Amino acid sequence: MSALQKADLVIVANRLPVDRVENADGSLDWRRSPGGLVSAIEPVMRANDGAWIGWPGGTETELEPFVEDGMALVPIPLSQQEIEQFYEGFSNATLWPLYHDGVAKPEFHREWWEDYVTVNRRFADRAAEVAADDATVWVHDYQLQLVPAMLRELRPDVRIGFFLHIPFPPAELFQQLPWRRQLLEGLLGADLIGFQRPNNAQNFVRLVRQRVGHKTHRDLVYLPDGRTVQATAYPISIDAKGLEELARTDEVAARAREIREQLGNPRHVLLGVDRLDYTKGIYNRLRAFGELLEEGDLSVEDAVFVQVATPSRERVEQYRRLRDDIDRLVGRINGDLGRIGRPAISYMHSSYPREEMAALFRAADVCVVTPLADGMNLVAKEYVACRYEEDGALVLSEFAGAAGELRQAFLMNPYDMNGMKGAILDAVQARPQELGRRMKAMRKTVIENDVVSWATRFLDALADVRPSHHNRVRP
Ligand code: ADQ
Repeated sequence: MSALQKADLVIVANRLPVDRVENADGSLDWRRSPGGLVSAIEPVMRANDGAWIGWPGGTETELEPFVEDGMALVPIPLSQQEIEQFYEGFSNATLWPLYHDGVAKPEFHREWWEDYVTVNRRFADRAAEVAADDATVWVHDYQLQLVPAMLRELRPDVRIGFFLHIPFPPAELFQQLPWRRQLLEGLLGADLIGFQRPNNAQNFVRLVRQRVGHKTHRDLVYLPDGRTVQATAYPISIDAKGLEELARTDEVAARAREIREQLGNPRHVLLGVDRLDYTKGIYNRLRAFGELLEEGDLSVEDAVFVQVATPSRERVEQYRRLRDDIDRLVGRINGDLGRIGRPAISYMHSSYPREEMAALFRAADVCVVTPLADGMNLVAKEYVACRYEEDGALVLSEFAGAAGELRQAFLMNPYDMNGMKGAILDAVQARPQELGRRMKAMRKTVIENDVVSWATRFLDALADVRPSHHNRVRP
């Protein structure tokens, strides 16, 4: 298959599913980036000769479409200014905090918005070139909310789906945006808009009714030209079977034992795994653990908290500050409460391969997931997938999308310090029988609703939104 051939299925996402890597001899290569979205979409991409449009990272401008690992990839270049204004600025310092309940203060700058429009147009133009007649185009996430309408103008024949990976905010927050109407109209270019949770879809429909004035009924928006747009929740998931298989291997089991030994074989290993982001509630979680130690409910002889926090978006000021704050807090807790060979918190900034992640999940008695706001949170589902012996406890924020499905977790409000401490303690002290009952139910949910079923349900629904359209995507 040539990378330049027109495609019946086009994925449009901010990032390509590959990273640039440098070989020993200095030449450059691509390596497939790990991630659920790629594994979910890859089988449908292959079955449909799909193409994936996205930014490859960096500022290279001369990149031609290419095929990597059997996937046709179409790079979209970004200039240094666009990285700063479209990506770090409007996407990550305006939309990201605003869509996550305003947990950090969003910044509004007109120049950032202008670059957001420019870059969205570049993605839409390329999608219009790459899509075959009557193709299906699936646009992803908050960086590209204008693409659906821009693409529809250029290519009214294509079927357009959009999926938002992060929460969609209530009207009270969204209407702060000076460009609120343009964003809503951008999204309305799609035939189907997928959200993580039903309340996100409801927020959107309500805003469209109030701000744009279109008629709506339940999850449908009726446009004046006779077209309808459907806004529905499709909670994303993980490759649960693949991850469980990995967790079951002897290598991972041995590594999990080794991790526990290296931690000094404590009775309770608690684990947090996050991108270092202020939405993830890492600071409060570690404070809660520190207080449990201080107050004698837990002791460093018995319990250790392993926190893996991969730095991200470090050029954005709020992220740099968060990293410093957490570094200081970990230092203080370990300095005050740790003993020789027994730190209270084992804190790592590294990014790990899947095998090591599976071993960490196997080694942990309690996984602590405490976001202040989160579209879904895949870590919660990954922990459940790895606990095939039906043991282990999940402490989960009510504000993670995953809480909608994982009702048997130890649910808590991450703003309520005492509530969070109580949930952690309940999880640590729960009887094996109770943990088994909870884990069994959560595992059923995660295994039945994996990422392939997510992608299939979305694409099937997209095909049904416009049944007159004759070209169906093969599952
Ligand atoms: P993220 O905010 O990135 O995703 P999350 O859903 O938790 O958050 O996914 C993180 C992924 O990175 C997980 O698969 C996790 O295992 C992996 N990971 C984290 N730290 C790692 C490390 N140190 N080494 C290796 N892997 C690591 C956004 C939204 C979420 C939504 C997803 C998918 O913010 O709410 O669930 O998209 O839609």
